[in-house]
Amino acid sequence: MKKIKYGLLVGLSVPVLLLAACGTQQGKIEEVHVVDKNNESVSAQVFAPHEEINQEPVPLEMDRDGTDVYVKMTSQITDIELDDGYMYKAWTFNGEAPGPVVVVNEGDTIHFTLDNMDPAVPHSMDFHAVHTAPDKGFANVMPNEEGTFVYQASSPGVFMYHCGTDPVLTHIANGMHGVIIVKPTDGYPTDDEVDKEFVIIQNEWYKYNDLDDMTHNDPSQVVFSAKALEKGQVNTNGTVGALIDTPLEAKVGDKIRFYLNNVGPNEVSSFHVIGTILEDVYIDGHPHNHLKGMQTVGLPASGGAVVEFVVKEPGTYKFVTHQFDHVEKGAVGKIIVTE
Ligand SMILES: [Cu+2]
Repeated sequence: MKKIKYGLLVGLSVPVLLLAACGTQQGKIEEVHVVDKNNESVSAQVFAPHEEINQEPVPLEMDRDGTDVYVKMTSQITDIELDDGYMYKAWTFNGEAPGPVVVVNEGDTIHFTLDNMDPAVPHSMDFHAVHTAPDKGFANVMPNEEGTFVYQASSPGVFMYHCGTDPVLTHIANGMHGVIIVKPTDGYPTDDEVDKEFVIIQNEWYKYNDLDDMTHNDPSQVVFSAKALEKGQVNTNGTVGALIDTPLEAKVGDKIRFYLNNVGPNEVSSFHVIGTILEDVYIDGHPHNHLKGMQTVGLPASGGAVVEFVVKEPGTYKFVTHQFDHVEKGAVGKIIVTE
C-alpha cells in the first residue's frame, strides 16, 4: 500500500472509503484507506472534521463611514489546487490563500468581524498593522461563531495578517495569511511617478496539515500570488505557476509599484525583478524607510515592502526570490511589457 497526500484524494474519480482505522474524535487526524482510479489501495491522512467540507469562497465585506471602516472576513475550509492535479484542503480567510487584501488609511478605526465558518477549529486574526493586547484583540473565535474587534490603524505600511490560534504554524502553513495595507496620510514621495500598482505575496506550503513537516522540513512549494486592489485586476491564490499562467501586464516606460509581503510562514524572501533595478524601496511600506537603487530586497517572514521599478524595453520580465531552490518549487512570476 502506498501513501498519498490528502489532496490527491480530491482528484480521484470514485474514491471508495473502505475503512477508517483511527479515532474519529473531533480534531484528530484520521487514517483512511481508499481505492484510487487505478483500483489501487492507498492510504491518506485526513483531518476528520474537515473531510466532507469544501466551502465556497466568500467575498470580503468592507464599508466605510468617515474614518470608521467595517471589515468582515470569514475563516473557512476551501480546496485549492496548488499544482496541476494536487488539491489542498486549505484553511483560509474567505476561501483564498493568501486571503483577500485589506486596504485602509492611516488614522482609520478598523471594526473587524471574523465569521468562523469552520465547524471544528477555533480561528483568530492577528493584524500586524495594529497595537492591541493580543489575548483580547486577537482572541480566538469559536467554531460557527463571530467575533468583533476594534483597532486603530496608526502606522502606514504593508503588513501581514494571519490566524494566531495555536499551533500558529499549522494555521499559517495551511493557508491562513494575507496582507493589510495602511496607506500613509501624506502618501509616498514617488506617488506621482507610479503608473501601475500590484499586490504580490510570497508564501510556502508543506505536507497537508503536518506540523512535523512544517517544523522540520523544507517547503514542498514556494509560490507568488497577486491580490486585486480593484475589480478586474489579477487575483490569484498562492499556487505553482499562478503568475506565469496569468502574467501581469505593463507598458514600456511604466513605473511599476509592488506592495510586497512574504507571509512565510518559515522562509525568507530575496525579492528580485530580473532585468531592472528597484529604484525606490520603502521597507515595510513606511514612507520614512526610503531606499534607492536596490537589486534585491530581503523580506523576513512577515516582512513587507513597497518596491518601484521602471520597465524600459518591451519583453518578459520575471520576478523571483533569488533563492533559486525556491524558484524550482514555484516562486516565479512574470510581467509582460509591450509598446
Ligand atoms: Cu486558524
